[in-house]
Amino acid sequence: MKAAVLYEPKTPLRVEEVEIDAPKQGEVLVRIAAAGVCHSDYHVMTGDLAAPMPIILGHEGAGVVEAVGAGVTSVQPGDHVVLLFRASCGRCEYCSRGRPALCGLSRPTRATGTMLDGTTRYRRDGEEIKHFCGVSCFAERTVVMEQALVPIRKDVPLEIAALVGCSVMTGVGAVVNTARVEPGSSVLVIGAGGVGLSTVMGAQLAGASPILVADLVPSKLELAREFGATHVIDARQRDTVEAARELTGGEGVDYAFEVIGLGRTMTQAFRATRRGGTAVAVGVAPSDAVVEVPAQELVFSEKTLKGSFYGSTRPHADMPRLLELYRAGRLPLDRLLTRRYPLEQINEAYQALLSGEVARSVVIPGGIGSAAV
Ligand code: COD
Ligand code: ZN
Ligand code: ZN
Repeated sequence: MKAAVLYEPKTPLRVEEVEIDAPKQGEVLVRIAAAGVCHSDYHVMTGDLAAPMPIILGHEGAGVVEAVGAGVTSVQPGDHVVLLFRASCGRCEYCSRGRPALCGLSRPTRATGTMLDGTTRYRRDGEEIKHFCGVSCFAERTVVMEQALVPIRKDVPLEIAALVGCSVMTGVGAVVNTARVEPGSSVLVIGAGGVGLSTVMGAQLAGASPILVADLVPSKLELAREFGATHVIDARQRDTVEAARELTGGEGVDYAFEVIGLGRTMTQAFRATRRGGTAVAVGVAPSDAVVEVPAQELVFSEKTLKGSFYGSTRPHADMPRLLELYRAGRLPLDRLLTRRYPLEQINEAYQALLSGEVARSVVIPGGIGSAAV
């Protein structure tokens, strides 16, 4: 099968033929219909996020089950599925408490880039190729553990379902699951990439008003308006915190979301909240980064700073619901999906992400048009 392989940081992805094994016990072979171009994979390409190599990246995807290994009971060939980059066991303390995004099931495999048995299912010329987040969807096919799949209805385009696997779940979930924003709350979103725009959509869905959005790129701010931003802040021209205070009568916002992954902008999110407000960090900062918050303000203003990973998702409940909201016209995911690329043009897709040209793009390994139905 064809796959995009990263051999070393700071080199382009190489789209080439890779051998893929049949699924083993508890595993599933999925044909990838669409894979989202997310910034997190780019962190691996630049070397900012460590990963074993060579590796097949991609962690936002959807597809169709082609074959199941022994013992698999939750899906069958022909099922449409969203892939999860954080599989959960359903039984541990975290899962039992409704926090499967914190489950440790896939922990042993993250650093090794293997399946749970310590081996990989991809090879080229006898060399092992590693798995990324247990998903590796920049390929025509993948093998994942059964727990990394959420079956979905078949009448939703798979290219839309793919976005739910990361950006939409992460952004909307940060608002509705992690922060539980109430209608009428004021919200600030710092960073209007694919995940930030999904956060804006979540704020709109939750009935927040006003919704302020800060970014450095004017085209991203324009997009943010389309997704529900009532005010935009050009962070090249203005201090985000000052502007957010000014736009809320000097008070600051009830909820501020940082969707970039920088300690500096997390501090801004905290400082932009009003008394009793909550700052939510969604972006993952470099491993040595530290967030500084004014210690007095934390106490006197009873502020909260919290992290949100994968939108605090309970995927089997949340993802079908997000797709229902899309079908009902309440989540404009068609507008988020601005461009489609064949797998061969994946490096160009990343260049477009960096230049700020697109809201969200996907690669379609089976050829453009094949994931629209
Ligand atoms: N002020 C305002 N905006 C800024 C600033 C700044 N100082 N710096 C950058 N920005 C803007 C950029 O112009 C851009 O529009 C946006 O921030 C970032 O968007 P993208 O499209 O490059 O990135 P996304 O939306 O694809 O990804 C953002 C994440 C925060 C998800 C990602 O980078 C990250 O932190 N990933 C790790 C976290 C994670 O959960 N990973 C697992 C799956 S994503
Ligand atoms: Zn992602
Ligand atoms: Zn668990």
